[in-house]
Amino acid sequence: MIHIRHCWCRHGRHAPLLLGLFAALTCAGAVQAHDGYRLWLRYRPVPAAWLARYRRSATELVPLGRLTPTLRAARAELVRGLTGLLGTAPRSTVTVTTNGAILFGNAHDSPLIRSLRLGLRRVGAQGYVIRTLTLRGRHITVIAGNTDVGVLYGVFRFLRRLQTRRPVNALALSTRPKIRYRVLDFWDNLDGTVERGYAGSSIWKWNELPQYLSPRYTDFARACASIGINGVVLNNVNASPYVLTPLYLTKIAALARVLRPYGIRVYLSVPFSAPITVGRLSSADPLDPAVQGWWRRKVGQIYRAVPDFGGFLMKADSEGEPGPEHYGRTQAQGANLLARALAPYHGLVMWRAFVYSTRADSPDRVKQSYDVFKPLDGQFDRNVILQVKNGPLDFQPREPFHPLFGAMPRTNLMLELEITKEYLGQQTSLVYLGTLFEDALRADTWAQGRGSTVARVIDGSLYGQHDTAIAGVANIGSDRNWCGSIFNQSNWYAFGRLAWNPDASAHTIAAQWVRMTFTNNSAFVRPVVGMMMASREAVVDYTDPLGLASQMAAGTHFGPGPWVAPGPHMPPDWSSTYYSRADAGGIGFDRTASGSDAIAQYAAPVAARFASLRHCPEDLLLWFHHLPWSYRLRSGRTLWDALVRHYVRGVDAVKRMRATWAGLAPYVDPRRFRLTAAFLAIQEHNAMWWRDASIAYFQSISHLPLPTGVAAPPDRLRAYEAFCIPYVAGTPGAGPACPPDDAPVPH
Ligand code: BDP
Repeated sequence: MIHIRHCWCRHGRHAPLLLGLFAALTCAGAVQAHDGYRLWLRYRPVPAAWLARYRRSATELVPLGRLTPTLRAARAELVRGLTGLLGTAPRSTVTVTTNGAILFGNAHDSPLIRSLRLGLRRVGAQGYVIRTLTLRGRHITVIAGNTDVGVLYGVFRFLRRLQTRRPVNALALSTRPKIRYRVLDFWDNLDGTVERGYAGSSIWKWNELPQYLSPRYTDFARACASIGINGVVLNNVNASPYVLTPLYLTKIAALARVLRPYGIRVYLSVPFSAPITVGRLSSADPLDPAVQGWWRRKVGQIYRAVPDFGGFLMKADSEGEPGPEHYGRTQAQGANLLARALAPYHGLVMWRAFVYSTRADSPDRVKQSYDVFKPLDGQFDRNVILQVKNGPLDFQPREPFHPLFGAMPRTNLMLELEITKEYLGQQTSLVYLGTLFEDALRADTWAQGRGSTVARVIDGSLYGQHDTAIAGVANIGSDRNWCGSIFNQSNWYAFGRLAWNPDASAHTIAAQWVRMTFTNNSAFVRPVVGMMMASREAVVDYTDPLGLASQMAAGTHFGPGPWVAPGPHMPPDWSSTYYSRADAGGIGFDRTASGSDAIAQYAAPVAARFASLRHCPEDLLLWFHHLPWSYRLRSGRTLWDALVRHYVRGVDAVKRMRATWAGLAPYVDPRRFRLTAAFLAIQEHNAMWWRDASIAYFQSISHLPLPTGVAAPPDRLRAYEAFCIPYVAGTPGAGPACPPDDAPVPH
């Protein structure tokens, strides 16, 4: 039995709450336990045999100090977690840890915690200590932080240990996040649609706010806090000006109130032209005093509504969004305009480096962001953080790291990852992104010699940056399972865990997610983690092997489109042929000194490695080099043979995933089993479509025979080119123009 006691506190007279009450609540939720709603916070009963290894008696929960909303949330989570985990164990009084209590609280509010000398100074404002110790003769567990949110994070960590069956009887854990701001970027529009969202509509119900606060908001906040996410940008980077109107500010304030106890701050994407569209000024020029005054007043209004408002995210001068260049100003002048309005409130500007619109004549799109920002190093205000995508192009299945990492020692730099799988099969494909995120973080920029990884740039250890941050474009929507599929949840999870600790292992994170989401049975965990770890390479193989990129259909970005060529409505650097550069002689984009020389944007040792055909990683070969079809790879195969075999290998990997999953039915509830099995079948179909269409297209250019044993695509190239999907989730507005009559459908 779990008792909650409130003692050693200044204000406390809280009656004990009994387990029964919470058990009833848990049972009510149980009917929906297998629909994915509970994510990794399922708190399934721990087997009695496992518990038997620990000492037994009733568990008391003892909050120390003032019971703030955050500590209340921590207590509620402990009750919920322990109730579920102890659940229907035959001996209901068997407990997890001790013959005593779980004490939790914030050192500032609790003399008792301070007296325990837990070494809290080392864990900073967001970390925690979990320690098993003996106090007044009682064996207890203490979960402590320097702030309430630190305690909340500690509570989730403690519960995770139980969920993953890690010992909890002799704990001495102490940790702090390596990155200060760990943010989810929602690309949600105010009309409820989600740009590149594949999990239903927006979870923010603007028409219901501020009067009705869906309980989903709280469950969302719990999930975020459980992995340490502490910021949410509520709206799309292609921002609507309405978000800055008083009507929406009251709604935003209501959401902020729900998220606040979980340590989550809200941020807004704003359009650069807001002074004109919202403020009715004639200009948005950053050097115009009227514009500066307008932003100052607007920011003041926001902070009156949301006192802990986080700041702005800005997409400027990109894909048609307005920006400072229109006024002949630099990106730094634009960013500082907002930064100065926010500075009195300690607000941040996350200014995106995804800028390329104004240089449409550039010989290489991937060079533009570096060319624009590198000369501005040192010109940004302290509270500006430059938000840089992991690669220099645009969230492709594989890209080299962005050359701005390491190249701007006097500028705060943050990493932007895409959790939603826009370019990796979208809703239905099983692609675990932990490995992609890990690659991005571990990439070595060599900016200060070996070991100058992207992780060290963004965690501040390379250049002493104070405001450190990371963002992930969210994959969360109104679907009951939040992310459109069960396995997509693992990408939200992995993002949060790597944001907390960019040195963590994608493999370990996958294993913990599987254990919490499904079961601890190793007969299930091992093969499923194996599938997840191989899944990203599979999608690279069947879509963009050997360093190809951006070969997808236009607009929807769903399905193959290697034939997409520049045209009246297709700028060259949005087309596929611009990137593949495939011709009768060969394939690949020459980015060496003889080509666009994008390689020169990297530090010398990296540039030398990429430039050398001997040393360039094979999985980035065609990103950096244009090579003849007959070029021999290290395996001895020709480039043509190898390319074709990658497409085939990708499909084979998906077939293997399907077969693996098919054998796992005994370990999963039927509902989640069937959903995943059906989605894997869809993925196999899509992988074959990619393989066949890509082979058909590139063969029409190379005019070479297929390698032995590879079957010819079942359709002619024309059929693949004509196949058209008019609507795809996540592409609000029109998809490609499809003739609705009898366009041929490939097998
Ligand atoms: C691209 C997406 C587009 C986004 C853009 C961005 O296709 O919808 O608006 O990124 O990051 O990849 O701004």
